[in-house]
Amino acid sequence: MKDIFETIKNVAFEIDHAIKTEDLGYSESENSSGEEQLKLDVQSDLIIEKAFANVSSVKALVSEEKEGVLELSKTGRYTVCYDPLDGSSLVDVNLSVGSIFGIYEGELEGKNLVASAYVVYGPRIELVIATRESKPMLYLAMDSKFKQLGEITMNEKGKLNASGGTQQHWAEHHKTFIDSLFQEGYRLRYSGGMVPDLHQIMLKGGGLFSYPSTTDKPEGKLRQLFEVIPFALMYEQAGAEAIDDRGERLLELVPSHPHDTTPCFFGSKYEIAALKTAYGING
Ligand code: AFP
Repeated sequence: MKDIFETIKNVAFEIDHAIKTEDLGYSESENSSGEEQLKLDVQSDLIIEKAFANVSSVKALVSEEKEGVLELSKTGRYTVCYDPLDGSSLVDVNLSVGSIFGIYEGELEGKNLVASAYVVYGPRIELVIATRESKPMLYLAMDSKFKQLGEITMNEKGKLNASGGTQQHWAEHHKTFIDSLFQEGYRLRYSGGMVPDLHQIMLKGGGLFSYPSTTDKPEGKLRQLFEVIPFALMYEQAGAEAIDDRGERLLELVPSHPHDTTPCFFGSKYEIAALKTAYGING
């Protein structure tokens, strides 16, 4: 998988350059979830597609920005599922955004995710890579190269609380639970970009990120293959947990369509245990 990680490092610099220099307007197309695409979404997608075209270990690509699977090589071993520019609607207000990559071997389901990576484009460019065998490793871009900074381990209990979705549409038990964390002293940290929000909780030791089922989005908003499953591996390998609203591990999800979404919760052990109690989940 070294060739895949090297390719991700290269595209990180290219996408960062595009963010800093390109037009922030809308393209004329929509993505497969019916959302308007920014020109930057389309461009970031093309950068990734072009970069992986000649990586022989990659069998196929699945992009959050496109319908269907792009077959690359019959002899390749891995399928890379990616969200080229998550949180792109935050670029015009100059907040951090990210790219997310899930590397799957075999059918596209949680148990076949072998590694994941994400890039944060903020004041600095950071990259995190995790595999089934290793803790998330943090890299910082310096002088056009990525310098390894060290492994990420989360604490049993954190201090940050980030819950997405429109609050008006939250279920009563979710609202009560989120309020109870604030009563306990948790601090709100939510930018609206999944990558920087989950990254902050990982690097600051712990806490909880939730994107619940809401009355307007019963299946949540975040996509299983490109967003949820890759971050579930990150959290579990960092010593934390990642579950859905029935208490199932997100790493065991079996999407029936590449663009399926799910309610999801990523957090330290303490917060996930509290969530299970609040949601009436046994075990
Ligand atoms: P955009 O790509 O449309 O900016 O959406 C970002 C995102 O998919 C994810 O990064 C955030 O965690 C989530 O949406 C925020 O959604 P809410 O605004 O509904 O909380």
